[in-house]
Amino acid sequence: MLSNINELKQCCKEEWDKISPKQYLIYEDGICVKPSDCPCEHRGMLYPSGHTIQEECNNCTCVGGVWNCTDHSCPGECSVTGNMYFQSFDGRIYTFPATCQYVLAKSRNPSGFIVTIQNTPCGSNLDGACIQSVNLVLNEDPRTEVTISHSGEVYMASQIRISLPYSDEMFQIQELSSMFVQVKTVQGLQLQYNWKEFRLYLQLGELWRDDTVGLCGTFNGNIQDDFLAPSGMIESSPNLFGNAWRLSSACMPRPSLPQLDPCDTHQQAASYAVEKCDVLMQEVFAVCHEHVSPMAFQLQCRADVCRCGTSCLCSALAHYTRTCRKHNIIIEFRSHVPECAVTCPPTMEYGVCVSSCERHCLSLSLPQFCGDECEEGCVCPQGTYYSMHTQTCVKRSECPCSFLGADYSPGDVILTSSDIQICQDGKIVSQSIITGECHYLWLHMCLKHDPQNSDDLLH
Ligand SMILES: [Ca+2]
Repeated sequence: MLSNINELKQCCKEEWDKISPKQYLIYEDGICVKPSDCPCEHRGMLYPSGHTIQEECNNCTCVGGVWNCTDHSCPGECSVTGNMYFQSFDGRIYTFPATCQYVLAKSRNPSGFIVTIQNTPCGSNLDGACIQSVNLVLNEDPRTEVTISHSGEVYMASQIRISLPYSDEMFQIQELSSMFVQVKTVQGLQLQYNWKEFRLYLQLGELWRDDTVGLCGTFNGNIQDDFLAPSGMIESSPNLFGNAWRLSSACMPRPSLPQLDPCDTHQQAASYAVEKCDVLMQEVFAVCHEHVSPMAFQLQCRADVCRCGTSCLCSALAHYTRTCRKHNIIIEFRSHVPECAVTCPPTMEYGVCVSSCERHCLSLSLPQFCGDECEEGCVCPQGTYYSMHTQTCVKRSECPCSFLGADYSPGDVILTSSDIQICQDGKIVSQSIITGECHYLWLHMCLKHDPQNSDDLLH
């Protein structure tokens, strides 16, 4: 990064009268450069020609003073955080803390998808709203219904609880970290839900552009039409808009009352909230300020902390941190804010951008397809796998196996009428694959003679 743009302009101006020919007049760090080598400005900073920055999903390269950007259409992201702060796909921010079931987003085409949220009263005075469960249905088919509960449990179809990671021809579902459950569909829909901190992120691929309605708004690049109601009207207030997407007639519409500042109704918490949320303006977050203004996040943080204290503080700070990460700014705030420190389960480790993909013993027998997504939280260290048996991270060779609905310990031998199988490295491996043609009477000898296997396969 170069000097401040105003300094540069001033330098150029001063040099203008002195130097000839005129096309060599751009002044940079004491050196005159050709126009083709001019730096580019981005958010008040200057970057040299040839420098590349990332803007959402596009790369921009500085070419002669002008940013030359790739033209990819970026996926949209909608979020619901804290006491029901929504940010639509197109960036509209509003709050609608109501307790009922609502359409978060659905495709205009009924054969696409629908995501709904069920909210429940929460907070110390039960005057806030929290997500109770998130529900996703594809193709209007009840067999493709996925529900994530407020405790992070995942249910499919007729409320059958599934163990994670899970994948079939429609879904890939996993605990991305100790904090996040992730659901991905083949059609480019991605849900990340932090049930501990009430944060929900819904991403949609380009396929769904111009094809969504609901509380996440119309994903079309136009922020003005986001309050589209099912009737086709564009509503004027979050309350009218939110109530219009209420699913169940069993609960009442949220009354249109003037919004009270939670820091007025919870005055004892107000000074605590101001003090704690000010950390967003301090050094630990400063590196992100030029990319994401912390002002709106600070206001949201104060209101939420007045309502529900420390847990809302950590949620608000984590939400800002995640927004910064989308600009490639990585902040580890939890070590600076003791209230928000994370204690990982034994053998796991914390990271700000981690994925548990392919770090589960089950993934050794059921291949996972890992994207580049990451979230903060605790995962097994690289090279280890989560074992459901010990509920810790173990070496590959210590992974149990799952076979026809039964669990086997590493080294267990399964005799079938036609084959001998062994639980090895989390997989059930046919004995004939290990050592070629072997009769089971020769099992011991076969294994002893197989250079790929050691004696510890047999107990
Ligand atoms: Ca829109």
